[in-house]
Amino acid sequence: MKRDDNEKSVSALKTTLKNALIVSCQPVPGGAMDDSPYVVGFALAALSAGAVGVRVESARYVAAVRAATDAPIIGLIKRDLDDSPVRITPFLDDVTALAEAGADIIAFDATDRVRPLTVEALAKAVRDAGKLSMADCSCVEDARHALATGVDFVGTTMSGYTGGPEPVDPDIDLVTSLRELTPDVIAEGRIRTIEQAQAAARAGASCVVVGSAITRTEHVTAWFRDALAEVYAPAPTVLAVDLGGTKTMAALVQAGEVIDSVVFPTDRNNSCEGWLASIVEAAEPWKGRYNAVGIAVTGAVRDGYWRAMNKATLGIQGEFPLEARAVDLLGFPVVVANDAQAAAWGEFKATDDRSDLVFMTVSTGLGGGIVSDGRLLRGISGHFGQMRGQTIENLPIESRICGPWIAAEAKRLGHECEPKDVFSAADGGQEWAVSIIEAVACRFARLCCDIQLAIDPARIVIGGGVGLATGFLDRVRAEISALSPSATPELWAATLGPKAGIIGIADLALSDRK
Ligand code: ADP
Ligand code: BMX
Repeated sequence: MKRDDNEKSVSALKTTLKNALIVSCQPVPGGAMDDSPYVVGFALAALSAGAVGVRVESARYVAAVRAATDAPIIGLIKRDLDDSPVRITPFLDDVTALAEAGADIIAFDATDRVRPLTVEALAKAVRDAGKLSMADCSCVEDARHALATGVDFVGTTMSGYTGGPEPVDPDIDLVTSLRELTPDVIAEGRIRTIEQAQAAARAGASCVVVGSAITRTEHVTAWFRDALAEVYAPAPTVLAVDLGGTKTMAALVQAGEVIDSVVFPTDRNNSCEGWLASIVEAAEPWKGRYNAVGIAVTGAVRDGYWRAMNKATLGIQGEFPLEARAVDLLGFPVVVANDAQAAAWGEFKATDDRSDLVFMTVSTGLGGGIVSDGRLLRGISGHFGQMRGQTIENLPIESRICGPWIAAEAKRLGHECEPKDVFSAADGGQEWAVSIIEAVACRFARLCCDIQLAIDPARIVIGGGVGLATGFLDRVRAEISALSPSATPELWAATLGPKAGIIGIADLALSDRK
């Protein structure tokens, strides 16, 4: 094709696709619709109802659709590579195959990741084949780079698929940002509703691609099935409480998600009856919305009774019949547990990893929990903060690691402030603060190494206000490598962050229910 003709056909295609709906006809791989007659059927049905173009995967399906229509086809080939996360049209041969099959536009992954071929090389190959190119981008930088290589369209296709949890909603903000770079923006990815398609158009998309919501029967069926299940068999809602030495969190938890929550300081001068009363008061607005109750508390919990291991963490007097009193006050069966053991269970359930784990909270006190062979160990197991091996005086190790020690030590050095201020000062390089945090990190690192020797868990998960403070884990890891222990613990930050205890006790409230 001569250059002028090519420019004419590029602008003609851009005009055709302007303000249009494109339907992506990609069956679920291996599913009942994964065959040419279905793909062609979906494409012709969509076009007959006003879609202007279709997006089709594989040279085989592009050829089949091309034989049935002259409408614009965006072609792509998906591959699962061993050495690259890039899936969409990674190779030059793919470009050639799609061009030969009759695609008008060839889409390829334009993300900045390990890839077999550069975006430049693919853009050039598409151009050389006399076709238009669509760069499937995950962010503005991808699009800027792709446009510099001369691509014809940029799409939002890859947004949310390059790491981290997959979002539910389409990335309309990315459409807005890409529109500042070029008018040739194709909105694509997770557009499931009419309102979302309109939002993409309003954000400036030149055209909008809708896929699963129109052509993946399996997905649409599952959306309806799940929505109906919520009505026909709602997941039980749990009133979950995590009472620590500094703060108390109460929440409503459904299917492992916190749907409402409140956090308030634990009144350290109160009594067990008083703490329980504050929980009942916090839960009052949720009356009628929950059908199970779980309460996790700092301190030892055995047979429904609650007592302190260390009264400095919270001054629980004697043995308190926590379960029985909570049942009296709330009028529900109640499951009670130690806070750190509940958090250990929450973290175990939060991932698919079924290997043994130890959880430790570095907070007002230092608590812990052990999950071994898929079972949460109960009793006083995991109370690592009570160990005395490393201490000089006859005090538990937690009295020289946690928030109260950090604050007391800062005060001793002439800086009356909160532990989080000590962390900020340490970050800013102030020596008095660095010395405190390093001392804590060093003691905690030794404790982690000892636990590795005693239990040999696949991972030690860390939570708590101090444990999750910025930079703390890195310092502990550095201390561990300086110790060069005979067995190196693998440290993780709690996946559920400060909600580990709440989500864990919510699950125990259902699984331990008598
Ligand atoms: P609890 O002990 O009640 O479960 P936390 O896990 O929040 O509560 O731990 C409380 C301790 O952690 C307190 O000593 C508090 O000062 C400290 N802390 C809380 N947030 C931070 C932070 N961002 N950085 C450092 N320390 C913190
Ligand atoms: C203490 C002990 C543990 C608790 C841990 C963390 C008491 C009152 N508590 O070691 O039972 O798990 O603190 O509790 O003896 P937090 O209050 O710091 O979250």
